[in-house]
Amino acid sequence: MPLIHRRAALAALAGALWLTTQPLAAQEASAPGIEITKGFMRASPMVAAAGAGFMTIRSTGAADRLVAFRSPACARPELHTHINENGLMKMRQVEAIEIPAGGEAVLQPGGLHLMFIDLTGPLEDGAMVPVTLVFEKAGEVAITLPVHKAGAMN
Ligand SMILES: [Cu+2]
Repeated sequence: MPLIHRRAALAALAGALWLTTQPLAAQEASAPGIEITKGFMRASPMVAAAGAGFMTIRSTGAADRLVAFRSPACARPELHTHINENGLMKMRQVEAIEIPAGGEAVLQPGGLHLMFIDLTGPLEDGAMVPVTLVFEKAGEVAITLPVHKAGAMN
């Protein structure tokens, strides 16, 4: 195939890939077997040194596990849940967040969440934070989480 035709074919392929990834809103993402919706973070001042991220993760197929995440917004990302210890709500690190086959894991205030420890800057209302989620089966899934007001529930 002449070079010029190969370039045109590659451009058409790149265009098709771009189109299939564009319709998603910023707080949504998908990968084979995984759909993520309702992603957001809460505004947090730099002095707090930590922030939290929330979302609904649905498996459209087999069970999967969220095992880690990365973000330029923090130096130490951890997966957390809340536990009630003698009437006090405490955060506890978890090894993974299970997504049941055909079901969903809901990360929400007071429950499971992404914990951004050692923030690299303040999380301001209206900011957009890039996050890479790491799943055991689906692999890495990129999402952008919009920052909502401090104390926001969605
Ligand atoms: Cu936490």
